[in-house]
Amino acid sequence: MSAAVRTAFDFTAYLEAARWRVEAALESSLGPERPESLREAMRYSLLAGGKRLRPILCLAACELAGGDADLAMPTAVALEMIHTMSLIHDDLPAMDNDDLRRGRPTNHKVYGEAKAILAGDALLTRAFEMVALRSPGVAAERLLLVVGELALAAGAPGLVGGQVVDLECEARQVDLDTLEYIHLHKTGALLRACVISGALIAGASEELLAALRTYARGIGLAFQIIDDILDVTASSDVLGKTAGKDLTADKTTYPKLLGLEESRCRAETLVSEAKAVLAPWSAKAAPLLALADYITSRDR
Ligand code: GRG
Repeated sequence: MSAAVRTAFDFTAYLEAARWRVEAALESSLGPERPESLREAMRYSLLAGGKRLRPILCLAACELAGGDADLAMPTAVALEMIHTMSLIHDDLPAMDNDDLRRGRPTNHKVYGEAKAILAGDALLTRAFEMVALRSPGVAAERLLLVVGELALAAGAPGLVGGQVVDLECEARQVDLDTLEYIHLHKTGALLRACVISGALIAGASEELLAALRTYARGIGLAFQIIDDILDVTASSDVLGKTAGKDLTADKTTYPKLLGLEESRCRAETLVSEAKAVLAPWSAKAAPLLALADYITSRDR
């Protein structure tokens, strides 16, 4: 088929359809959790909107590897549960101490600190239940690999480790290497788990898994650079979280170390490099390529 006849990939329609499917799956993911007050606190944050980038990355990677995205949906939901848990805990007074998230009062502002911690804990453990017990049609050995990926991303080698170094660096001058370490762990590790777990469910080759790891590293760092830029340039209304937080907390950020222009250039370079590694799969990689571009073009 000639390039002129080939249908262009409609990313807007893709994103809307994927978000719709993810929202429906999230809505039905929480069963009759008891007590009811815990279920309410879990639902409050899980169903509060958000871009749903992580589950969509998982579904897109599964399809790129030739799998059926429906089989990856429980894992996609699990990834959004882990992400939501990390936001609830990150907003606590002992951490970032924020009162606005996804355009609403933070979980602890509504339910109190103890309930917010427990809602996060319940979402984290529910995530593993989704993969291990609620993923029909996926071979047990693939699910075991996914459980391992999720554990590495959430624990000390990922989110927790990144958060600890971030807290230890508060109000201190931080160099570029340390900043990169923090973001590769706090933000990048879960994004990597998204694409790798989707691909594992589809039984991806080692070659594709290696390319996806490189892709994820690039988009993970780029995502955080843009997050730092938006903290300076966007409003709380648009972001749905408190803007200007990094400046107030005197945090080291990419714009602080490199300036806004250089930071934006770096994010764009990282995204180009991430896209380049998927060139051998370009025919089926359109969603992941467009998602990489979305990371630098997003406004929230
Ligand atoms: C208890 C296992 C365990 C881990 C928690 C609190 C913590 C450890 C880590 C903090 C991780 C964190 C909040 C990183 C920031 C990542 C980030 C840039 C979040 C914003 O993501 P978006 O923009 O948000 O995708 P939406 O709302 O669109 O989903």
